[in-house]
Amino acid sequence: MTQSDPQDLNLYFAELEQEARQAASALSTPEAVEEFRLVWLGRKQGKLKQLSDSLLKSAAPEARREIGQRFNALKSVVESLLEDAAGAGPSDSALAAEAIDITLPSTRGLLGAEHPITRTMNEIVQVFAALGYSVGVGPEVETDFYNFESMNFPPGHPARDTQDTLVIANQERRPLRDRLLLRTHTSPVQMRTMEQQPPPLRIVIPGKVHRNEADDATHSSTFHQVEGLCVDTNITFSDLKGTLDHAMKALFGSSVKTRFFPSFFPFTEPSADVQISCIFCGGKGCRRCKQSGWIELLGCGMVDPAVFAFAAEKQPGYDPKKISGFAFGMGVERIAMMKYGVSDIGQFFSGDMRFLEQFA
Ligand code: FA5
Repeated sequence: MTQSDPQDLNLYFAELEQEARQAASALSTPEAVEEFRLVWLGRKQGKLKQLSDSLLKSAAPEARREIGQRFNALKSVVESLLEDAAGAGPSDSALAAEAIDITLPSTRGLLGAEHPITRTMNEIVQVFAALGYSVGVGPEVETDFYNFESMNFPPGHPARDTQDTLVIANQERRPLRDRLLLRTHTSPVQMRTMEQQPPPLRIVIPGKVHRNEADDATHSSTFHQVEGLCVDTNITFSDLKGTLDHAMKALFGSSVKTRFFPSFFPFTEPSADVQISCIFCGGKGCRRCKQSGWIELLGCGMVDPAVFAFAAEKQPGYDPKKISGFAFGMGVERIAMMKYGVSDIGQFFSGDMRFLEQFA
């Protein structure tokens, strides 16, 4: 070929173009397309690079324009062949080889299961639902008013220290009653419910609570409670005792005994801690019940008239002279630990599948 003869040049470039088209028509896999790109457009060894080095750069100045035009035309043909081949995807035969048989049975994914705390919480709620209680919920981020003040913990009252509180930062400018905190118990939902519904009322409230406490085998800074509230005319302490005795028997078996110990909560008067006979030793005394035969499980009491007075501001039906009621609050983790013989509360929150799978 003479570089100056246009006919020679035409023939030479036409042959190259033909070669490229043939090669491109046979491309059927992404690997082959990539190979084609390297052979033709590879920056170091590609045919067009070699052509540019051997023909274009060494061409006489007067021939360079002619050669350059043909070179560019060939290059855009190769580029569009490559684009078509890449866009076209795998050939029909390649697709057929990879086809999925949708009639084959699928591989089974792992099935989730209820967390033991959720399960225990649902069981507790079921026991009370069967007694005609409805179920309520309330916010986890609560105001000082609902968590403390309306539950008869006045500002500065030492009883607040019994529930070391995690507060939301930067609220100093708000009045104390509006400041936000992580609720330390589910009791504030008692007030929220009474503000919404006139008596009579029977409700259980499951939920998560938080306290600024060091974690140990029986304490966690995040845990769950189920709150209960019953208000009507002539509700007495015997109703409270009968209800909780029935609930403990439903949860732990009919041979379990209960006893009520005097206690103090600002929102109940009188108040009591409920103990059940140790389910591990049947009340004889063992390591789990510290040889006492009894295990403490929850707090309860008759609703304090001061709490009804707060509720009566929005619902006059809660007149403490006309109605009475009881309330209780139980720790779900403690009950789950008893039911399932778990000795460390932290295991519920560890995310360890070996532990959790035992409840699936
Ligand atoms: C209360 O929180 C009261 N609101 C309960 C109540 C409601 C009394 C209605 C009267 C009427 P207390 O702080 O004792 O009370 O907590 C109740 C239960 O939560 C305890 O019996 C215990 O089972 C559980 N609990 C308390 N602190 C922790 C903790 N750090 N980790 C796990 N469980 C806890």
